[in-house]
Amino acid sequence: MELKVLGQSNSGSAAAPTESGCSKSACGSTSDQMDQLPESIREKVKNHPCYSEEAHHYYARMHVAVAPACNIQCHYCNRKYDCANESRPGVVSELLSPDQAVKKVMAVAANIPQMTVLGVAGPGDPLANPERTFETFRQLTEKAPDIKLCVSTNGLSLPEQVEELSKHNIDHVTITINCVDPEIGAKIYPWVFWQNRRIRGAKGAKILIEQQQKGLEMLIERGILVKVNSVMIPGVNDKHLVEVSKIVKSKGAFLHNVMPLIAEAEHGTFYGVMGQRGPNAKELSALQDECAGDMNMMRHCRQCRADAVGLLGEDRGAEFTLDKIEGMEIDYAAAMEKRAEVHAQIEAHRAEQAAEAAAEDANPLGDLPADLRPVLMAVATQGQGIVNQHFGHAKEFLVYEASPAGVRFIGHRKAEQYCSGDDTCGEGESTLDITIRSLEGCEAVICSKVGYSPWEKLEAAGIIPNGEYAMEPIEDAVVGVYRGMYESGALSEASGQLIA
Ligand code: CLF
Ligand code: SF4
Repeated sequence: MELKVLGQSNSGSAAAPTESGCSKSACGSTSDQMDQLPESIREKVKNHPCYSEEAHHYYARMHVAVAPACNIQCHYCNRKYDCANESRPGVVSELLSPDQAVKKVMAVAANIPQMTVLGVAGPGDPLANPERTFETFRQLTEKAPDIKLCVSTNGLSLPEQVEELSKHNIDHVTITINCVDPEIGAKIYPWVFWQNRRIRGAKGAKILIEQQQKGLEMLIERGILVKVNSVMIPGVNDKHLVEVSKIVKSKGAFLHNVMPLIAEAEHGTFYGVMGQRGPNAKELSALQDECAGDMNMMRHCRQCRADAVGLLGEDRGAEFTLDKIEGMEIDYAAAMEKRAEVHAQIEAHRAEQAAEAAAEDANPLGDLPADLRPVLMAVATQGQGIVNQHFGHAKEFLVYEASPAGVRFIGHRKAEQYCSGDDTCGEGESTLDITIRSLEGCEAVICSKVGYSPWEKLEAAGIIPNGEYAMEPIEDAVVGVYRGMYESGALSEASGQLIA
């Protein structure tokens, strides 16, 4: 079945979701795990793009920036930017009133029917702004009952707000938990604002940790799904996050999202100015693997901004600025009907994909010698799980690991669009060089087409360009390239790049 309903991206492309991955089970998607979930939980996550890796190929989320204040200080945050617990620093969202936010959500829902989730994630802490956050949720529960409500918090005010959260039918809460040890916490949080006092150092961190853990337990008791975000800060909490993962899992958290610290001096954050580095892709992937055990790990997070709109990895916010939505007439009853139709089409497509995957071999690489080394491959895609993007147009690449154990999704790498017309990005390094550097560790890049110049540069960097699988499923392409490497003897060469 072709999913025509998704063709609404502003990217100018015919295919709709702007990023994707293979939806088959061997691809590391959560479709197998989804099948094992109790029906009540399956219903809650099946169309939430953050809670289900598979769903993020089809469904979109949006954030409204209604929450300006914050009650703690994180060393990776500069208040002039969005909350870095759920965003990348360096972008600033336009603050909305609850009424403006509700209008915007309804406008987006009517125009992007695959938008299923509204999250409040900043620009400060949503629960440090309870009136604004809950007024937005209250109005949306009434006016747009088909939209899931989601909130992300640092957790300091969480226990006091759990009752209110339950009243608004919020099924998904994210808590950013960077540590369970106050001494480590003191290196991340200089202070918390608690009971009208600023409390510094380990004493403040201890209060924050206790509130986070209490809030987590209260949410679990009420059957609310909890995702835990942790910012990986090398040398500060990287090793400690394995223990954090175990604890939150033992308490019933549904998903753990370990995100990389982004710290640049120009962001003006403490860490940025002090030169604290973030992890590289290999370190992040290794920690995610170590935390994984049998816990669900989120690997498709895009650290979106507090006013993000669209599928993860795309930002359609410019289509829904206040001046644009002002003039939009919205018949939400009609929009709900259209949305239900679109969701039914998506679900039919997913069921078809799942049936096809079940009929195929569980592991298409299972016949190869088990001791072959794994290989990372970068894939350029605009969605629907197929190779459908030109190398030079990719804003990001999805990274897959192929090995005799199968194909699994590892994460994504941001890219510079070298076809954008900007040849250099400072320091004399070209945008193509920056993109190639971002693919470090990958041995192949699979896209619908690669130009002559990047082809040569990729090869010189030890990355095999491949344009032979245009419009084919990603997993088939990754399998085909890995098999080709095996047959050509490339997998037994000592020269292969080692990977995470
Ligand atoms: Fe937003 Fe967060 Fe809800 Fe998702 S984002 S409040 S759970 S609807 Fe998702 Fe964006 Fe990562 Fe957040 S990709 S930053 S995890
Ligand atoms: Fe900044 Fe968010 Fe931390 Fe508050 S919780 S200091 S807004 S990163």
